[in-house]
Amino acid sequence: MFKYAATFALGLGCVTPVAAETWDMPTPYGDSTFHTVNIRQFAEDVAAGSNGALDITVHSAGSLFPHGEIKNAVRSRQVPLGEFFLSTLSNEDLAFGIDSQPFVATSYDDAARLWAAQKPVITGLLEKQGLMPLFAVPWPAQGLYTNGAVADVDGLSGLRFRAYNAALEEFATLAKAAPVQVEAADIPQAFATGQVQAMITSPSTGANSTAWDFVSHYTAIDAWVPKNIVVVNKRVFDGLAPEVQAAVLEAAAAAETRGWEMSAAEAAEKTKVMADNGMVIGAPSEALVTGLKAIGAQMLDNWKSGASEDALAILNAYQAH
Ligand code: PCA
Repeated sequence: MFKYAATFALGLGCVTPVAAETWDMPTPYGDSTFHTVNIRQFAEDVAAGSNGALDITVHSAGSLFPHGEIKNAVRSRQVPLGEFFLSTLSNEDLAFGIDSQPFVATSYDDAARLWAAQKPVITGLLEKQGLMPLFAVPWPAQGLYTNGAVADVDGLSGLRFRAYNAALEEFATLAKAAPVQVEAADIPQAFATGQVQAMITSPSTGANSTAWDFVSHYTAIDAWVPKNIVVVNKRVFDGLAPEVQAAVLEAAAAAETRGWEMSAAEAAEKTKVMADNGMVIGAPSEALVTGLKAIGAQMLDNWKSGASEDALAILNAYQAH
């Protein structure tokens, strides 16, 4: 009798778990996207670093919230954290969109310097909404996908052009193309149905959406290096035990470092995948570069005239180096 009671009590002691907190984490991007691979590793690191106290479940490809709703879902605490394309917030403040301006930062080194200048400003803007950035990771430089070679900007005229943010919409309009907003996960469908005929995106998204099924040419214009960001609701974060907060921050720092490395590796790897699948990979002609730079200059003028002082300070700090 005693023996059983003791065993029972011991058993209870063993199985009574410290209730793990579970967090849902939406992202617009699919499972094969390196960003998604990276945030799943982040989730694993948080679980390990917090000794199982915090369990994060990643919901990919917009399955939990559509892209455009993720930021507000975190803000309103429908989810504690989420990932989205940073420059989609440029309608709130142009500071969020500087990484999507053509030819401002086109290499990883430039992108890192731009992020260093941008981070304090957008951290302040997000803080006013009760949000805190955890980490940001760039996509590989953005290139041009077309059917047939494009000799100059006139070659884009009249094309239905896939866009993913306001800057790309402006770009398409200035190139006399017709912008159509399409989420990354919907690219194959949009081309298959003729909704769009050309796009600008990274080799990652090009290869993941099997671009060779609908376009013949990839031109490495390497025009900008835009970022994804992962943000957490500050109140929810503040409610975690200090050691769990530390685990989250440590995993976030590791995810940022790893993500930048993954991105750099992807650029070459995924360009090769496109070549292996028969796409013609090329550098832009001088005429195309000249035309694209003229569009970029016009866009940056527009950006400057609409930018807040804080947003302008990012550009000044970045260009001062
Ligand atoms: N892929 C995402 C954003 C930038 C990129 O390279 C997309 O095309 O939507």
